[in-house]
Amino acid sequence: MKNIIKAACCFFLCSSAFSNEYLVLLNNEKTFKKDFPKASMESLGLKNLNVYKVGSKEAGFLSRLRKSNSILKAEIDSDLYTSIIEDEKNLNENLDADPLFSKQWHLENTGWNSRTTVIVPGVKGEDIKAKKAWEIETGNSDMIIAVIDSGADLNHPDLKDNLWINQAEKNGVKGVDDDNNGYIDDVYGYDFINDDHDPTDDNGHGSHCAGVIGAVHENQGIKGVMKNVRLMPLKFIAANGIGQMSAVLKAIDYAIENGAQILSNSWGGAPKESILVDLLTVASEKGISIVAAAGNSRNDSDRFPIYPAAYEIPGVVSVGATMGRGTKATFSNFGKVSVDVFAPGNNIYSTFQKGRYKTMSGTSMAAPIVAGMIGLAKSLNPNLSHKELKEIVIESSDRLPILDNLAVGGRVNAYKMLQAIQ
Ligand SMILES: [Ca+2]
Ligand SMILES: [Ca+2]
Ligand SMILES: [Ca+2]
Ligand SMILES: [Ca+2]
Repeated sequence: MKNIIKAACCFFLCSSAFSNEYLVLLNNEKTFKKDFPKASMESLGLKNLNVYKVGSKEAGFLSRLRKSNSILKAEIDSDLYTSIIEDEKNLNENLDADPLFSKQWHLENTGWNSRTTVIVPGVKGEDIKAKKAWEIETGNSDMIIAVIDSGADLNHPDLKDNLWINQAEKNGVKGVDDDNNGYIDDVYGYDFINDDHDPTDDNGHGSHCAGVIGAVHENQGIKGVMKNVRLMPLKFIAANGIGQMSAVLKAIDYAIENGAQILSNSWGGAPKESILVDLLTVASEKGISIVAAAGNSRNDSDRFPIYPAAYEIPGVVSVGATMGRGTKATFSNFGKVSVDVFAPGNNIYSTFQKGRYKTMSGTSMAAPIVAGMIGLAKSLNPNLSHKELKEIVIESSDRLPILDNLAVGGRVNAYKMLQAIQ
């Protein structure tokens, strides 16, 4: 609880923090330069939108920007946050080097592996029915899922073989942008914080989410929701769990341009009116599925929406978190209209940075479960649109009475979902 309050405080402080850097979606570059001759300007280099980072110390600059005809939108370059819960248990890192599938209650809940305390067991079978789902579909290695997060441990034995590889760069020349996508040597994705080709995770959150989607099967450690997938780690969240809007815009633009079919977003804190809406709309129009964490403020998202989860963009799936008994996780947001489904999100065991594994909690963990499920569905039937995929995920979910009125659907069921499209 303490940390939830801390996170909430941070939210408010950061969103009102003084800033002299703004993001501007330009309408007319020439008139903009004429109107704001003193402002510094730096293009974000997006392929899909003409966005600049603009700097000025002038008081009231943002409102002056917003009145200008030379721009379509202007906003503070806001801070965005991962959607995990930092409870005591999480601070006790699990350094177990020989973890087991049996710890992954979200895939197979034995009742024992999902217990919250020794005297409060979970409910056997209260999981996403992964084993039965895998009898139908395990994914394919053309399915690219962008993990828009803190990067990933590129050398993790349980992630390595399922990473996306940019072949042109892998077989190309060092220091040269071989595929001419605007980024040099981006073999496995990109680091949009440090502007380098190595998206190695300094936080652990991105590695955890990546493992939930696609940890390698039949080697060591754990299993991902997908056995076969290409994970594209796009790093915009720093070691402290905070990322910038300008960096996430670059990451999403990269994902769109480089073949991602699904975007997994375990973060929030974006403003309602944002250039992010325009960019995610471009992604949506290109048929990309967008999965987002509903957030951990234990609020009704219909009244207190968290973005990007609550954006009304076609194909955006907002995911809340459940515990091992199938109840809503205490921290999870809910919303009859703005949360689409629930997925397991409490004490989820997955890969962590530096070759490790860790138990983490949050809607951050629930969202990649659904991203992986959509990956399975899309592998089974590539012709399904993001709207159809979203509908199928909702329709095939288990409508547990305890989740009544807390979301559009219930707790996701990968087996029933695949059965529905078989
Ligand atoms: Ca390149
Ligand atoms: Ca190169
Ligand atoms: Ca780096
Ligand atoms: Ca494994």
